[in-house]
Amino acid sequence: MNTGSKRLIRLYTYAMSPFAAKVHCFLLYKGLDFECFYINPLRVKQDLPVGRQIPVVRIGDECRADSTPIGLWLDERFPDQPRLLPAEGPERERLLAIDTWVSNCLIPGSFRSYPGDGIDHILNGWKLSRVMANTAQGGLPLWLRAAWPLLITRVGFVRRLVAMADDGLPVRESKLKLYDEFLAHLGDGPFLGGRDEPSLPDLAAYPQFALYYITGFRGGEDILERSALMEWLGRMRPYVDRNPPLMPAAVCTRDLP
Ligand SMILES: N[C@@H](CCC(=O)N[C@@H](CS)C(=O)NCC(=O)O)C(=O)O
Repeated sequence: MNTGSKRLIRLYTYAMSPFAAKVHCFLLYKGLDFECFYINPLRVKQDLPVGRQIPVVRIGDECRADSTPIGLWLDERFPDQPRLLPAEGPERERLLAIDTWVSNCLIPGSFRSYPGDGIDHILNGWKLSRVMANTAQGGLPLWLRAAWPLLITRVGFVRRLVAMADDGLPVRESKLKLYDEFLAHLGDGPFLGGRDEPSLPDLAAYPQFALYYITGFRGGEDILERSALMEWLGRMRPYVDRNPPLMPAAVCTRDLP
């Protein structure tokens, strides 16, 4: 087994990126030594080794972008560490289909819910800027932090994701509907696909519920209304409460119960 030195694997991330958080959980679950490089959104071109999107993983001299392909690559590169997916067969396809639901439904829904509407939009927008300013290399200028709630929904990829999420329901109702869809995928569990251990879609979904709660977002506590969801989050924690933490302690305002 070669998990490499602390320096060998690097995750290029934004602390609140739901796609980067997926990959962060993959790396934690596989028990790999890695470090996080928190990209400054003003320096993407200079600091990101490939492309223009977060996440990117560098292993030695090789880089990969795109969260799910990165997960498949990690299984290829580190087959002796806990696998994210079975190597082949119908179960692998079923688990990948749930991951597609996470990327195409759950994550777009989170982009709509946070910041949210009305006063939530402003306050959650400032929370987003606070997390970014406190984690990104070099921080953010004050004017940009202040303008973040206004700017965030004008960014191209955020607009595209929010458009994917829009199902006509008010923000809170559509979020609770997504929680129920998740629980339908979970079925009798204990993990997605009826498995005894987490797999790629569990690790993809976990941060979409946990991140907004631990960073104190308004509305993040809605997860408490679904006890089966909270129980699953509790079952996931031993696999992801590892280092480096999903969210630096300095920007966490509450622990999951
Ligand atoms: N399909 C990609 C989506 C990644 C993505 O949308 N990343 C966002 C941050 S959450 C980003 O870097 N957007 C900047 C842009 O698209 O210009 C994945 O699964 O990793």
